[in-house]
Amino acid sequence: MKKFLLIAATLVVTTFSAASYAQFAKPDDAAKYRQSAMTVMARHFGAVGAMAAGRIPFDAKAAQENIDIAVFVSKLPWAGFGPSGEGATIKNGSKPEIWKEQAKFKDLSEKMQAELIKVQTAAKTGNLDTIKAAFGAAGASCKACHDAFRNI
Ligand code: ASC
Repeated sequence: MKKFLLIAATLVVTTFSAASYAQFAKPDDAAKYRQSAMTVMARHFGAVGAMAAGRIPFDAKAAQENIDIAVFVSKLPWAGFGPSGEGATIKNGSKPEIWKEQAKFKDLSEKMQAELIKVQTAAKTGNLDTIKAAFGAAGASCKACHDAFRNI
């Protein structure tokens, strides 16, 4: 019996782990989720950008903390773009092409995540010029996907 419970518990944990828990009850729930993740990611990525652009003073530790958060959060929005996220009625900029060109969308989303990891690596050097270069490429990877798949 104990063994059975252990197996059952393992199955539940495996089945409902964060990454596979991708279905939303309503498309609007999925849209809210992905928008929230994008907002948090943009806030922390933007803080690094503000330093790269000289809008706020460079603080190596703050840059690292912000990019660490952005890297982590960059894994999240995609669950909200699954089948249960199509057809949201709240204000959103998602083009229908997201659901017609899933391979291209996935590719661009993965490129962006890889570029953010490069910014994270750059931030570890503490060198602003290194961070600036990586930030520029990462920003371009955000834009590439927005140009193809976002209305606003
Ligand atoms: C950001 C942000 C985006 C991207 C994009 C890059 O900081 O919020 O959406 O970079 O503007 O072109």
